[in-house]
Amino acid sequence: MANETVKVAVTGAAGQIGYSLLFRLASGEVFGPDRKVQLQLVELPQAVKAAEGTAMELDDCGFGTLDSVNCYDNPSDGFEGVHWALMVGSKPRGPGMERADLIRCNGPIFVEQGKALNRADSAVRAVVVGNPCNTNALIAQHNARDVPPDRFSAMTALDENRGRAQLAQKAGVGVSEVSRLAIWGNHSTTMYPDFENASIGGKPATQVITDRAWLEETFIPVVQKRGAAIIAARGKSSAASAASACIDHIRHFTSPTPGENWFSAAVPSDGKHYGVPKGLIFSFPLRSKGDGNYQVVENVELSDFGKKKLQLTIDELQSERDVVKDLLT
Ligand code: NAX
Repeated sequence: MANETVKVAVTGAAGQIGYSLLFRLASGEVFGPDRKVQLQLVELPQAVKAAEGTAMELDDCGFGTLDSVNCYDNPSDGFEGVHWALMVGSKPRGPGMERADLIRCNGPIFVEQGKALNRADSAVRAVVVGNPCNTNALIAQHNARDVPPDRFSAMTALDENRGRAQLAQKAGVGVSEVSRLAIWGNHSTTMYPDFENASIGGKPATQVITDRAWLEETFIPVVQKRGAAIIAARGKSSAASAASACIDHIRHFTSPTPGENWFSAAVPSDGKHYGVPKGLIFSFPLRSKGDGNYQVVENVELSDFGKKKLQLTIDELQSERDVVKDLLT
């Protein structure tokens, strides 16, 4: 589909991530200057009017690459014929709500949206951003019977970007010097940002930052809890950085991964890599040829420290899967 118009659905289009994401999707920076984009904005009925306001602003930008914008109050119509379904909308965690409550509360959204994906283009790729994104992706995948499982991913690109920025600042280099920072597991505080396999300026990060205590006791928790730190400072959760990471996530799958580099995204485990049980939506280091497909990078060396971290996040994802097992058809 080289220059075919690309149809992209965005759920939660009237939310704060939607407001940062839609303009960048429309501008040509993701799908290229010669590719027209049709946007399908999906919202709850009470938020459609706000989405229509955003659609008016999209028109007013005069992007040459934007073919059309339409708003929908349900995913069944909103996902019709789409090549990309960016599933951003979900309910935020309320006061006193436990993670398991949030999972139960959002589960039905992803049952409905998974079923609606059966109406998408046969080449659809579904990206889940709405939290808890790994388990939401699992639910959607199980309910989208016509969509091959490997078309589903959940976003951990923001965690990778956050971690690269922290390593760059500590090493006193530009962020583009930091590569191969794998995020393993869940997009939650159990994720493992793997500094042991990261590179800074082409050298192992642990040779450039020799303060092991900082790497273990500061770097890891800072990345794991960065979302909460942003809420504490800004009074609202990450939005522009999350939208930017979503743009990176799409580009990672649509452009060839350079050289020996890799990127992170949560994808269905085939049970053959790093002891991760089959079926979990787990963030791995990946490479793509740029055709939308990906391979898990093989033979990344994990120390005993790394293996323990992986087990923690595997255990959490297994318990999340247990919480929603009745929603997995
Ligand atoms: P907002 O509360 O600003 O917007 C959410 C929007 O989703 C609202 O407009 C709401 O009406 C809509 N919505 C809710 N249920 C819907 C449904 N069933 N169908 C369609 N639309 C629906 O949240 P925002 O800040 O935009 O964040 C959206 C999601 O991203 C949240 O779940 C958030 O936790 C998650 N995040 C995920 C990140 C990641 O790295 N994977 C990082 C950023 C963010 O925290």
